[in-house]
Amino acid sequence: MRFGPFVMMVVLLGATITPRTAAQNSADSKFSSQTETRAQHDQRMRWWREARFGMFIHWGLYAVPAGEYKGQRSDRIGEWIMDWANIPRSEYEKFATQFNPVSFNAKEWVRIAKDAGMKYIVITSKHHDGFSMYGSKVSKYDIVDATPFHRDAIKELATEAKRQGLEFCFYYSILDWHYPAAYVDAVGKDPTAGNFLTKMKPGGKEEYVRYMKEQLRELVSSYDPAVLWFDGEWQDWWTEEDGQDLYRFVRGLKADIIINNRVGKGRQGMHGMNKTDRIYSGDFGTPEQEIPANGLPGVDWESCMTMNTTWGFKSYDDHWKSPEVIIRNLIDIASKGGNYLLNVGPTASGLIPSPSVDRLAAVGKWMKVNGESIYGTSASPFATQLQYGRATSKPGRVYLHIFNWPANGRLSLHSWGPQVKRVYFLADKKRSLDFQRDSDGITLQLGEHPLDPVATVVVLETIVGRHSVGRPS
Ligand code: H79
Repeated sequence: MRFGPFVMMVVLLGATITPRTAAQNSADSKFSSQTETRAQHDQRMRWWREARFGMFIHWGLYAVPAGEYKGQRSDRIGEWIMDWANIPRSEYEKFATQFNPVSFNAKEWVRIAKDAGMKYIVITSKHHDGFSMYGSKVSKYDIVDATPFHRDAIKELATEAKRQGLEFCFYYSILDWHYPAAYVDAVGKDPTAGNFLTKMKPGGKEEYVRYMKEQLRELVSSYDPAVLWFDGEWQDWWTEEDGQDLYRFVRGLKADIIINNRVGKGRQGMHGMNKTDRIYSGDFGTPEQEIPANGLPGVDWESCMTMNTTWGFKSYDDHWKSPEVIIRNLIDIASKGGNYLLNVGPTASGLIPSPSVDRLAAVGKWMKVNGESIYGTSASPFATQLQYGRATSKPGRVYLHIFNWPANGRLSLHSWGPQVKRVYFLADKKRSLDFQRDSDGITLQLGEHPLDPVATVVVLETIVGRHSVGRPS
């Protein structure tokens, strides 16, 4: 059943060459994904597919309360405090006067991402709370006008990311708890507080869509983002047609921009891949806090995950994943052909929490040695999941990521013998490892101990052109 959502993505790709009626074409901008050829689509997705690993940054006014309001704490995510603490707009707005991230250092944030081996950064330009973290001309409720900081921190980050060679990208929430036409109609809730669902006053949606488009025009023209990562699309008043219109609008602003599937109504729950009943807008699926059981060739997706249990900073969330879990998640995702968008939630003073920095440094240390087995790779060539770890591939190479070291240091692989030329550890490239061909495959002699207990990478150099799928033991 896990394949269901993936199928739609394949259909979506297939649809890139579906002939369209004249009426459809005149209604569409020429940048609609449905009018793009497969080759054009592949070209547009190229950097993103090679990157494999990015940093998600959830930074906003919610970092001020940091998960606590009038003595009330919650297990829920920090950036949703305006919802779970039932904070009216007029009260929530006051956090802006306390938002003064004097320790913010764009150079340092980008360095942390880059040293972790991340190739792109996706930052919240506006989350559900409706506060613009960039200098917006169409709202006074933004970092430049409403905070004592008065600096466009995101401009600094965009400039620095590009300087250090990372792609710079934006998150943007369609759900907006601050927009005047939006209101909450729920028992026990202030009509101006946050909520899972909002309603729109008559005519409010059209006005809001115009506002969103103004903001998106600002974001694309002033910061030149490589991705627009929408969210909050599950509102009743937002339709797939609205999503397709917004998709075309953003592609019209920048032809080669990449847009996630949350621009429209395609996603099927938290696992983030599309439903199969029709063609939906967006370029990639967005599993949230989970990794799909399997990938599918030709389907683009990105798992976004937190390192503790919140996206926006909470002072008391100490449920950190270990570096081992994070590194193995990265490998697991790459072995299924996906990207890993790993979150940090900086504080209101502008610092990435040190437990996050420490974990990213550990990932970076592993990536420095083993990055070749992640960047630009394709999913595992094996028909079934490996028991001892994961695999990725490139033409002429298979990378085995060994999580569980074989007791005697011997690893048997079925049906690979004829193709393998040479075997070595990625951490020790010059030394060739012994392997024996046997009747149904090969046996690798890896030695007694892993080079890295988190994941030791073994490279199988194969004969290009005869790269057939084998069955692992
Ligand atoms: O920005 C972070 C969170 O604040 C936001 N997305 C990440 C990246 C977010 N996480 N959870 N939620 C928002 C709550 C929404 C959950 C769901 Fe649903 C909306 C569950 C049911 C409706 C997802 C969308 C599953 C079905 C539709």
